Amino acid sequence: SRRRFATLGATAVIGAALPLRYARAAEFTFKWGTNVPETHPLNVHARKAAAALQEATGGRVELQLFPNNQLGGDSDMFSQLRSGALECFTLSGVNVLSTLIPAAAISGVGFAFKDYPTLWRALDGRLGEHLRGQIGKAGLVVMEKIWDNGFRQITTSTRPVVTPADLKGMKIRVPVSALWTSLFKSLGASPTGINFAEVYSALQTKIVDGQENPPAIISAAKLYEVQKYCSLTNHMWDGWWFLMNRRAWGQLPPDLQETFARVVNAAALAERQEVARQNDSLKTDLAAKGLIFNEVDPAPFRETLTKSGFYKDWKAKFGPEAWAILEDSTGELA
Ligand code: X2X
Repeated sequence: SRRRFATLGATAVIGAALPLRYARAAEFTFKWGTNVPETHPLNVHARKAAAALQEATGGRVELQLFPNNQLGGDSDMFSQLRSGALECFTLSGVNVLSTLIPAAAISGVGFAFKDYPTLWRALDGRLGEHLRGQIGKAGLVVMEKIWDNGFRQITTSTRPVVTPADLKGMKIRVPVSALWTSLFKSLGASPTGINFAEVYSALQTKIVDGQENPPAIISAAKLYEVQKYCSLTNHMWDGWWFLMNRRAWGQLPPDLQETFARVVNAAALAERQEVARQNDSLKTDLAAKGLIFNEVDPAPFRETLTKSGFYKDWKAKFGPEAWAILEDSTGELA
């Protein structure tokens, strides 16, 4: 942070009309860890948020971004967040957050949301409120707007997935999560929980044959280098909650908390636009890089999940109240 301010100070001396207030150190410096490569829209908009926050607070609050698992994998970053070693962390509720807060995984139920409008209505509405309530009860601070990762698609090095039979016995990487593991077991696959930091090498060394993520991640993490097929299953949607260590948040006076939340939530909305655009447009680009795409009819997958008891089991685990809030937006699932 010293170097950043020194640079700004030097520029001001040269004559640009930069506000002199940036020439002093920030009062509050927070680290923000992410689990995806630098070029992903999550990081692009995180950097914009950091700049906007510096501007809006006259340099009083600085966000230092650590993208691409620089601080460790999701499990490490989550421990750091809870201990206070890391102040801010964008983490999926369905991912390792659900190891602490099982209720946070409900947005990841297979084939729940049919499109973005349904999804944002739920997560910016009652379902999101319910989830943020659960996260808050566990002692973490969470910003209102969830960041978009996208609808997830299956990539493999072995064969395309057209029907559930194609998943039979397939070694597939999933994030470290009971719901994710259950989803792919119910579909007949053989899932392994691995943090995203190790996914490229797990695919390269054939520890697993496949993984599932949206096109923006397949592109940013160059997974097309070690995968051959991409099957458009849209089997679930996922996003990142902006989480904060409670003591770090408590250091900010109320006016800075308000500014912080406003800036970060606005950045999340801008990121959503860019992710949706990329997840749509990148298919052509990834096909040109050699990835072979196929469309998928979700009906037999849903049927397999129903028959295996997936929806019934998870309804019991999440409880009737949370499940009713989910079905309010998705329609009947179980
Ligand atoms: O771990 C993943 O696959 C990722 C990057 O999509 C999540 O954060 C859930």
